[in-house]
Amino acid sequence: MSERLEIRNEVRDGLAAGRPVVALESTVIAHGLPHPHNLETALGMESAIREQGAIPAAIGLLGGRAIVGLSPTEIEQLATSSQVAKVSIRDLGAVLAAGGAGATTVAASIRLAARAGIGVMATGGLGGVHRGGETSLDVSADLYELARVPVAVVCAGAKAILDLPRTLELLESLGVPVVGFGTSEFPAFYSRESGLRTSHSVATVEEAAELLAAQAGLGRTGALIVQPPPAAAALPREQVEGWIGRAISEADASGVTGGEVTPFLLSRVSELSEGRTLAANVALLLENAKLAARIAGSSASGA
Ligand code: PSU
Ligand code: MN
Repeated sequence: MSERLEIRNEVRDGLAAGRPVVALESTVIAHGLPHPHNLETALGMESAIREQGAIPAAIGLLGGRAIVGLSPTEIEQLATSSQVAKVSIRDLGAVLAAGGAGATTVAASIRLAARAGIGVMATGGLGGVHRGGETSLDVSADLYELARVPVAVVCAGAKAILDLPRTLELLESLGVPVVGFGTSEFPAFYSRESGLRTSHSVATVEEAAELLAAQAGLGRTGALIVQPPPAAAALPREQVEGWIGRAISEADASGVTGGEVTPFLLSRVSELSEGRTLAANVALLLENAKLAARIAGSSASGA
């Protein structure tokens, strides 16, 4: 295994003992949520995972090493420093070689999780096909990496700022199942409804674990396990669409491109909604961490 990959003791020992482990990405900490909500949420997700009897394994780059199982102090460093690179798959080698701090996206995190032997990750919303992506080709590497590594990502669908129908089409083409947990409607991140169907659905964590185990026996592809945001924090879709429309026009007008698009849109939507999308984002992240830990627990006991 690469000397650049550092799996911390608690994670390594837990995996060796067959205990459930849940990976966490760090872009959402460094670039997805504002301080201090980012730090509180990251630590809250770790607690939610531990409460279910699982081990959290936050992933990020520090000092030329890819760390699986960041300490609370290291999470704080990623949450507070302004010098943290957003690291997707293509950036892994460059940021490791330069030795700086890097927050890993879903794509980069699941690659590292798979190398460490972790099969479940929790996040808020997956990256996907951006609106207008059919001409700009702005499609998150998250989708392609999910087709390559056997990690189940628990999330509230893909981020609402995206083109959700095209995101689902591409996931289908890439062979990634989209499994609704207790629903057969694909959630729209801040909203419970999208009008789109998942490819499959399960009613319990045991069924989710069984589906993942069956798939794992036949190849090395990931999966999406989606659950809607908690009802108390969810927002009506029409309202969210208004804020997103404005944020996208502003991004176009100010020439924001590439990896900056997602953080820009998320923060503008949060401002326009007077923090309501932020509250929904935090609530769904905590809920997804909990569900991921329960699925990892069921997978571990069935192994
Ligand atoms: N989910 C959130 N907030 C985020 C992200 C996901 O609730 O900030 C991050 C994830 O790390 C995801 C990334 O992989 O945004 C996608 O960025 P891009 O569209 O540039 O691939
Ligand atoms: Mn992009």
